[in-house]
Amino acid sequence: MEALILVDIQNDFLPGGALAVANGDAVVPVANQLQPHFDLIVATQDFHPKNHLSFAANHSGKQIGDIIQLNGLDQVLWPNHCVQGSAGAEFASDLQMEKVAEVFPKGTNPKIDSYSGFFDNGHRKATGLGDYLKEHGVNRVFVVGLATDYCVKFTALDAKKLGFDTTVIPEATRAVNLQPQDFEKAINEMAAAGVKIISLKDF
Ligand code: VGL
Ligand code: ZN
Repeated sequence: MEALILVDIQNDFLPGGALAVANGDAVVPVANQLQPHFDLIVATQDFHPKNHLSFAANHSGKQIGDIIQLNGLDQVLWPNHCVQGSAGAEFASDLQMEKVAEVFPKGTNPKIDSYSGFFDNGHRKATGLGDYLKEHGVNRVFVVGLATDYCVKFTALDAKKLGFDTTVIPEATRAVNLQPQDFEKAINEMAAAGVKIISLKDF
């Protein structure tokens, strides 16, 4: 049983959004095009309270892009984004949601960030996505969405660690690229961990 995981395809990660990913909107038609090939589709949703400690604005004297220590973990400070109840937290308006069986919110605890759709960054609490996929007999997952170098990467790495045969389609993702090579580095890191990287034309 195969599942498609749509990672954080939300307004704030699209051009014009609070944490805009360059060409992030390009993943929407690709995600829509892939959907008919799957019997199970799930989505993750970055869903922060406004006092979330990944926001630079919640630390006096800190700037967006600074790295701080948060409960023993390195934390990049981001602009306020995907705030619960805001339009930026909503899924891209052109993303087909009719076939999405379940949405898994993450990053809801103000004290810890959650790049992966499966666990917070400290691997302390699960979102329920792993159990949900196993209960539905899923053994193979395809991970697409935003952003390649953060939430797609950590979702794919956790999927692989949990024992799912895991594939990422790079053309169905876009990267934040705080550093220009971050897209390539993320793809290489996933491949080194045993995540299959396949091109859209070979899907
Ligand atoms: C993400 C940074 C902060 C992502 C979420 O979806 O990749 N990146 N929050
Ligand atoms: Zn976030």
